[in-house]
Amino acid sequence: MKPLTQMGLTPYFQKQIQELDRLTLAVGRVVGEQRNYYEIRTNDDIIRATLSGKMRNEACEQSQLPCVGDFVLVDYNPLYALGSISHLLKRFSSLKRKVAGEYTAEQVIASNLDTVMIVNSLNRDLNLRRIERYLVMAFDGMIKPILVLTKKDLVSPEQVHESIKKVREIAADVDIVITSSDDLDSLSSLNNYLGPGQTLALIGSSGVGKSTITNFLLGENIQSTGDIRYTDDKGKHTTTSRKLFELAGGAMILDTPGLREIQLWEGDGGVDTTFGDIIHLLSACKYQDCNHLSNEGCAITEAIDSGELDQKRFKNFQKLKREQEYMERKISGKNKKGKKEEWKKRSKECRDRTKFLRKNDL
Ligand SMILES: Nc1nc2c(ncn2[C@@H]2O[C@H](COP(=O)(O)OP(=O)(O)OP(=O)(O)O)[C@@H](O)[C@H]2O)c(=O)[nH]1
Ligand SMILES: [Mg+2]
Ligand SMILES: [Zn+2]
Repeated sequence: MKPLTQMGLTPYFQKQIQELDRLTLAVGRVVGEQRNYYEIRTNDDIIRATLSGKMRNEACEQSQLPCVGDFVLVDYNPLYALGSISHLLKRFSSLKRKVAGEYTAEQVIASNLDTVMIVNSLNRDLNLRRIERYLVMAFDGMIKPILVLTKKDLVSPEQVHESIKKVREIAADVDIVITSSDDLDSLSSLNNYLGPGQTLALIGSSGVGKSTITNFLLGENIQSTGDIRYTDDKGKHTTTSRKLFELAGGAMILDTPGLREIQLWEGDGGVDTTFGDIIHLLSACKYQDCNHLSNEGCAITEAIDSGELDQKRFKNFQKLKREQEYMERKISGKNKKGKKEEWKKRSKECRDRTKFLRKNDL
């Protein structure tokens, strides 16, 4: 088995391990998440582990618990089949989103990725607004995005050409790879993104062909692939858990279940990176307080009128910005509340101490 140093355990993590100074614990990388346990790749084995009680109690949010891709320290005795995860090492990159539903919580989909393949199929409506959302998610998470457009065999060459043109307009600097499962050369070209020690994840809607690509790169049919519903061409959510695989060439690949919904979490410049053209136009707008709707001389309005900027792209930019601003307000509100509680607790401790001192004449 390859040592973890060839599986993404870089000096960034080694330093953290040194600082923790817990030599009796095993180092591992989370390669699978099952309902009741994690699968952990250590230097010489794949073991099962659960969370230590301390870790479970101290985590306030799901994002503070391990997910696939994470490096962890595990208390593990080979005599017992199950280890206990005691430390989660700080991530250098992560894909996160807001958990679907009413309440606000951050979900980390996968961590410590170098590259993310955003997979879309050419035969279904290419949803450019959704691709923009994925790009923001990748840039926010400090991960290099690549766009993979699958199922070339199901559309005409003109349609392929047209789709590339549309996608190129919204992702000027992002690599675009066109594939089809019956064209092995097209799939092989994905190997360019799989250098030794690198971790790559595939994300996208159900049925676009993520597991098909994973199987090709693995050279084995390990992941099940599912049929498409003929009625609406939608996938059936065949893959249900995230799994990290080791490839012969030394890279790791993470297949994920199709995402139904991607709501952004707090941003880290991802919107500005994705919409660099709009940021540039905004800085060129000569009005300080412009609504960018109709002002004479407004750089945005002019760009939309001249066809340089797609109005739908601008609308999506505004929407994603609002979404993240809302998120940021909500999080800082939460922190404020947390601080208040903390102060309440501290002042109570202080009062208790004073009482104690007085009572005991100290
Ligand atoms: N014609 C054609 N079919 C493809 C291609 N790639 C994948 N498929 C088919 O599309 C269906 C869905 O593929 P999967 O690989 O299971 O899709 P997935 O993205 O993993 O889907 P989930 O696991 O549900 O998220 C399967 O029937 C595949 O055989 C392609 O390039 N061309
Ligand atoms: Mg799948
Ligand atoms: Zn303006």
